[in-house]
Amino acid sequence: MSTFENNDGPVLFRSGSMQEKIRAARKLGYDGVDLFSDVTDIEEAFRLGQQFKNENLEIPLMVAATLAGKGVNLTNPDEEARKKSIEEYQKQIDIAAAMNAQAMPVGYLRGNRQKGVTEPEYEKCLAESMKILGAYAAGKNIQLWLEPINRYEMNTMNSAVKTLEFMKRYSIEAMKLLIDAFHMNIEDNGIEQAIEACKGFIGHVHLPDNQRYACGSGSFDFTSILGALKNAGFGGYVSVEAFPIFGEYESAKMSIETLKAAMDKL
Ligand code: LER
Ligand code: MN
Repeated sequence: MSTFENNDGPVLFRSGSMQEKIRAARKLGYDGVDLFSDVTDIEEAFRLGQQFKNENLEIPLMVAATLAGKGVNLTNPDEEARKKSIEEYQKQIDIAAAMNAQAMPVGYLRGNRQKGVTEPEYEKCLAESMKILGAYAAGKNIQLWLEPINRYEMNTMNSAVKTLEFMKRYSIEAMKLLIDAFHMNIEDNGIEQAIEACKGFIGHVHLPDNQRYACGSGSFDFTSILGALKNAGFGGYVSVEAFPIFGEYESAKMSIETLKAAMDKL
């Protein structure tokens, strides 16, 4: 769900008032929504959080949609720019806390690896930024999750398994993976296999169908994927990050019905 009219991203509930979107998600039986937020004011964040609370809808993930436009890049080789990026991100951790969200992702905001920067240098920078942000977030009861993103969108940390190696090397406390089946389907040898490998390190899951449309409209075997998550002991949220090409409500409906039917078979 987005707080603003979002016509570009893989977001199901993107138009109408917040109240309408929240009620629609609740009516369909969703327990929570990942929120793409453009909120920058603490009071507004607090009010929005209350709106969700009143309808018993959780915010397992708040994506700070304003930070990319501010040039936030957590691996910027320029130390001053990196410091500034961390400060901007911290302001959004405050916003997430005011909303009573549970976590935030580090996806695009980690930045591409720039020319002349080696992979170990990139990793060191990212680990440092994540350590600072992770500690700040933990103080506000917010977790940080690192999202591997496919090669066509980012030039490093594309597969879940490779990103897991980085996390293990740096053993950053409180940091877990946000695994996204869309990216894993491009980058990992097998989705179930990667889930098994990431056991204990999975914080959150993005699970659209293979073409990033509603669950049930493509070729993913959801019983098998959810079974792998269950076997890995995952007890968090599975979130449908999908384009609503069949309509917002219809896509959300088809997705939750597909996921629940798959769950019932486990
Ligand atoms: C990007 O492709 C993605 O998967 C999102 O979760 C990033 O916000
Ligand atoms: Mn994702």
